[in-house]
Amino acid sequence: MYAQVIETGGKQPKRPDEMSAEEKAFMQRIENNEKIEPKDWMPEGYRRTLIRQIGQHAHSEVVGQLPEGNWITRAPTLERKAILLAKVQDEAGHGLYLYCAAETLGVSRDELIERLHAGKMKYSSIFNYPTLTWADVGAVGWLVDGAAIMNQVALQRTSYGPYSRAMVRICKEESFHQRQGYDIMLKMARGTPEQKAMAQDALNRFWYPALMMFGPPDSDSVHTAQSMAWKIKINTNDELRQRFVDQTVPQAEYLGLTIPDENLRWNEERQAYDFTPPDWEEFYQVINGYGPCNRERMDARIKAWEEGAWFREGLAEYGRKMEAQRAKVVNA
Ligand code: FAQ
Repeated sequence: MYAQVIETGGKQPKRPDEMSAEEKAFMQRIENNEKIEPKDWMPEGYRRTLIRQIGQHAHSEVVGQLPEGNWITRAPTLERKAILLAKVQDEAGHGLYLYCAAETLGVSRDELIERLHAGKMKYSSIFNYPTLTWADVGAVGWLVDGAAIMNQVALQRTSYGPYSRAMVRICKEESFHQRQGYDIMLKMARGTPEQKAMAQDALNRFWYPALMMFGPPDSDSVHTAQSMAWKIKINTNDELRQRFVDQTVPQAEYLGLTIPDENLRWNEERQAYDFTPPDWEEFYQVINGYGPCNRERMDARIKAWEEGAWFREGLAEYGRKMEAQRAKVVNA
C-alpha cells in the first residue's frame, strides 16, 4: 500500500501501521494524485521538506542570475544582449514565484533569505562555477537550463499545488532559455576554429557540474525515499541524470562537439548511455561552501540585499501610509 519502497541512502518513509489516522488519510490523497493546498492538513515533515526544497530552488534561481549577469555588458551583439537580459530577468521572476509558493507554507521570503545568507540553506551547486568566456553563456543555457528543465518538467506533477503551478509557468520560460543557449553553441561550433574551441572548452568545464545538478547518487540521497513517497519528487536523482545524458549526447553530436567522457557509450541492452559519474568529492566540497565561486556569490547576494534595504523600507512605509489613508476614509 502507498508508495513504492525506493532503495536510497536516506531514512525510509513510515509504514502504514506506524501512521496516525490523519497521516493515513493524507497518504490516501497523495495516492489519488490529489493536489495538497496550503490550508490542507499536512504532516510537519512534508511542510519542512517543501520549505527546504522550494526555498533552495528559489535561491538557485536568484543566485543563478549572477554567472550570466556577468556577461550582459559584454554580449557580442545588441540582439544577444537583449536576449540575455530577458533571460536573466526571467530567472529573477522564477525566484519570486517560488518564494511566493514557499510563503504559502508559513515562512516569509525574508526568513528564507536570512537563512541563505547565514549559510543555513543551500542553492544549486552549479552556480558556484565561473563563466569565463561568452561560450560559457551558451553552455549554461544549453546544459544548465537543460538540466533544470529535465527536473522541473517532472516537478509539474509534484503533489503540492502552489509548487506544481509555479513549475508549469517556469518550464515554458526555461525551454526558451535552453534554446537560446543551444543557439549560441551552434553559432560558435560552426564559427571560426577559435570559436569552436571556445565552445568545446565550455562543454568540457560545464559537463560534470551539470550532471551534479541532479543531486548525489540515489545510494547517498538523504531525502529521495521520503520525498518520493510524498510525491514531492517524482523521479530519483539518478533517473533524471540518465535522461539528461541520453537527451544531451545527440545534441552534442549535432554541434560537432565531444562530451568529455572516454567511457561514454550507448548501451544496447539498457537502451541508454553508460557514462562516468561526476567526482562526488568535488560535489560535496561545492555544496558545503568550498566551490570556486561560493564566497563571491554569497558576497554579491548579501551586498545586493543590504544595498536594497532603503527600497524595501520605502515600500513598507508607503504601504503603511496607504493603509492609514484607507482607514481614514472608512472611518470618515
Ligand atoms: N546543489 O537527498 P538529496 C536552475 C543537497 S534551477 C546543492 O538528493 P533532494 C534554473 C540537498 O539539498 C536549479 N545542493 O536532496 C536556472 C541535500 O542537502 P540538505 C535548482 C544539493 O532535495 C538555470 C543534500 O544535498 N533546481 O538551474 C544539490 O531530495 C540557469 C542531499 O541530497 C532545483 O532546486 C545540488 N545540485 O534532491 C537559473 C529543483 N543536490 O538540504 C539560472 C528542485 C542535492 O539536506 C540560470 N530541487 N543537494 O542540506 C530538487 O529537485 C531536489 O532538491 C534536488 C536534490 C534533486 C536538487
